[in-house]
Amino acid sequence: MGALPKKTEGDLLRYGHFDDERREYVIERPDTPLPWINYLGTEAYFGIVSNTAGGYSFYRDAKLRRLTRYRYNNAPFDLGGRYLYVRDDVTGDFWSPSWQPTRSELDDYECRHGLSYTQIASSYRKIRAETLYFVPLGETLEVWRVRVTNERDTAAELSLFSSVEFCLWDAQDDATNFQRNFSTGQVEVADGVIYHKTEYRERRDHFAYFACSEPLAGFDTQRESFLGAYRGWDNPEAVERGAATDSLAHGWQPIGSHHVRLGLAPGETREISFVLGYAENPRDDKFDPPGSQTLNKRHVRPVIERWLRPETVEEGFATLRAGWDKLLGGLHVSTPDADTNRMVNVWNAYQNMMTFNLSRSTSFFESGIGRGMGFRDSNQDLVGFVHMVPERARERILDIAATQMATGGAYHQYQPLTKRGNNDIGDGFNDDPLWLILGVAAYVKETGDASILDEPVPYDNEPGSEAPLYEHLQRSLRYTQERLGPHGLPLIGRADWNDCLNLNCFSDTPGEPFQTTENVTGGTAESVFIAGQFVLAAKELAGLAGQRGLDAEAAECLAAAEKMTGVIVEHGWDGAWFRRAYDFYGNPIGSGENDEGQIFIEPQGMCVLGGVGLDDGLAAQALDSVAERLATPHGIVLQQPAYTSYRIELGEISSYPPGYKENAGIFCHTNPWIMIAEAMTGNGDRAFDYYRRINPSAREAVSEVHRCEPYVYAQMIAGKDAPTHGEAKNSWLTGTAAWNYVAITQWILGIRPELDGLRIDPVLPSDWPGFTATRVFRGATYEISVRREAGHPAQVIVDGAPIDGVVVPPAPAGATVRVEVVVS
Ligand code: BGC
Ligand code: IFM
Repeated sequence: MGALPKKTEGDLLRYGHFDDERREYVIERPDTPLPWINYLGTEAYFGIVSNTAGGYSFYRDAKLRRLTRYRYNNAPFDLGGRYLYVRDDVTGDFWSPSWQPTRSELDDYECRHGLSYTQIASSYRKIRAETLYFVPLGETLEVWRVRVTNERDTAAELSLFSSVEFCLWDAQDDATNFQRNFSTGQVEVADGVIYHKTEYRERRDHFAYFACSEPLAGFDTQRESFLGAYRGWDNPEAVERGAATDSLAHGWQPIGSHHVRLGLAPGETREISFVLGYAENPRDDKFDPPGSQTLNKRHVRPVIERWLRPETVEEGFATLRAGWDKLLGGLHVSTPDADTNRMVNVWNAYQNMMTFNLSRSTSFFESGIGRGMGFRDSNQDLVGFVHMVPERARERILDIAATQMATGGAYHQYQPLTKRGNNDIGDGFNDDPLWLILGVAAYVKETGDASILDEPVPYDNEPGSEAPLYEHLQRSLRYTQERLGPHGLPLIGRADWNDCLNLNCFSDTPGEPFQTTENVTGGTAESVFIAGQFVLAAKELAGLAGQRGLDAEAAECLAAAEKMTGVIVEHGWDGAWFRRAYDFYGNPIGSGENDEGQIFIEPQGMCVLGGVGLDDGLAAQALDSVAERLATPHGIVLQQPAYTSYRIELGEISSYPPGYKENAGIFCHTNPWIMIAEAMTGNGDRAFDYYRRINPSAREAVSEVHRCEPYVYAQMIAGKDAPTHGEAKNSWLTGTAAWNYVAITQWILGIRPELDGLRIDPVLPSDWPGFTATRVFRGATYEISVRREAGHPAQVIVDGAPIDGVVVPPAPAGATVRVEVVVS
């Protein structure tokens, strides 16, 4: 790498490239605009890892069982991680092979983020180090496999130091309660393994271990002994000196660091492994008599020994890769657009699985100590991963539904550990219940498993309150019907999808903190968005009811959808687009009557998704208004004009400066609603154009502007009113992932699961000759080939025989079905 290429103004840099074959993103220089991260772990033990090895690990709960320490919002931004130091014991020169924290001038550098693993390789003065980080399936540990090669013509005498800083488990307490925490840290070192056992005195149930495959020249477990006074991770005294101090931490900051000496002949490579893991003691362990302060490590020794063996590591890595092959094998497409292919086949699907695993818990924008699982978020995430992990999606649905209240309302969030609704936040987000219908419908369409509707599920997790899941869905619909406002539109409650549009907030005294009227008076603000969502959900429920033979109920649902459609057309139409809402005072929001916030994206998407305006031209008109007023080259902004000042009657939305977040940012979650709406109106060109505008891979060329990872969606891209227009934020854990996946795969490519089969109904951009895809659906494999033939009526041919319509009936599990599709 030498000196980093100069960044000059207007000179847009790429920081890496996609290796599609290996399903990796290859970062070619360490100084990315922001840390570009990846996730380790898929089951219980997780970590985040940046391109310079920054990040941390945790077991199940990023707040309560944090293994290693990380300080957010640091300078440099990303500091603290899984660091190694290599020292030339002849010259005393030392460096970090992941660049951070020493930031030495590496001769070359490459970080490969793959599916649940990251490999960072670099060379410095002809010493190459390549470190692979991953969490093996079925284990609660991470492996760092380090290969050091001497590329010199002469022998090399080297030292290798590992380092992690332990977190004292509860990440929030760890970051704040120093009067206690500086005295609680405890470690043990035995047979070369470093054990972190803070909390073991009182809880006696969990600890961490950090082991190395080589005999140790020394170790450190006290941070200051390793770093030296007034020094940082960039310049540890032990590394500089070339000798660890064998320190044992008593309080202060326990760390783990091994020191290994390596004598390498010219051309020689040595493999060294480190294993960092989490252990829980068996409750009835006879080796762990009460009162014993010595850690019981008998049960972890064999695990450690196994994972320090190169064969185990090799095999564990192969198994992990095979696991991902299987997950991603459910849908593979080959289209004329490389950015589409790699997002659909690899990265978008991968991101969907991360939202399944981590919801909104931990990224470089979510601290892991904040919110739990969102009712609304999790139901939406589901549509992105249900085809990959149907059984786990089923379980997730039942967990979510159990946090619904008997009123039909829902806790806005629940804790993944306890699975109970979060009382601090409570309910009152009036869109929440309807998402359950949409999530369940997606599950049944994908799997054909209608038995889930008969599963007994409690309300608010109260034993004895169990009712079939189907009844939960009925209550969801009724929840909206029982809460209509002055115009007959659904009451918005505390907020709908847009958390920051708080229309029941007011203050009698200007300048006073606002009050929420929802709890006081019930709040009369109404949401056109929820109205559109209701129409969609009522139609979905009608489908499920019909399938159960409840024809009268299905008809009622359709009638309710029809009625709400009428209300939307009467009170929710502004002349050229759908209004957004009515505020507490009955004033329209998202209307030409407003001075700012005249048009919002959400109702244009959701009303059309519900089918409103498809027959009478309103949908097309609304979408033209979006194109005219909201679309930018970087994506579609949430509303226009942005609010230029704070307005108490609108709440948090106006607290953001113009162009950011919900105040006219490009809130990427909403863009696919418009793509779908465009596809529904037959406009493949516009749908695909919008898709490409925010496709992270397509934006790789403008990485310098976009700044977040080019391989995953970010929640937001700054809107046109922002000085940083085009800059992304909040990457990884966002509903954007699921919805974009649905927009491209189900609506543009048109491969859409339905109750009675797999619909194949592409709405392609006009310059595509077609595409091919392999889709596993209910256990059968569909080999799909789509071609365009001008003037030819749309036709679907299944195993050589044309069918009526475009819905391919489900084939038996294990079958392979050939589907040819002609579109005009
Ligand atoms: C953020 C929103 C977010 C919400 C989540 C707000 O503070 O600004 O973007 O949707 O919190 O609960
Ligand atoms: O809909 C919400 C979501 O639940 C959390 N993130 C922001 C979105 C829009 O406010």
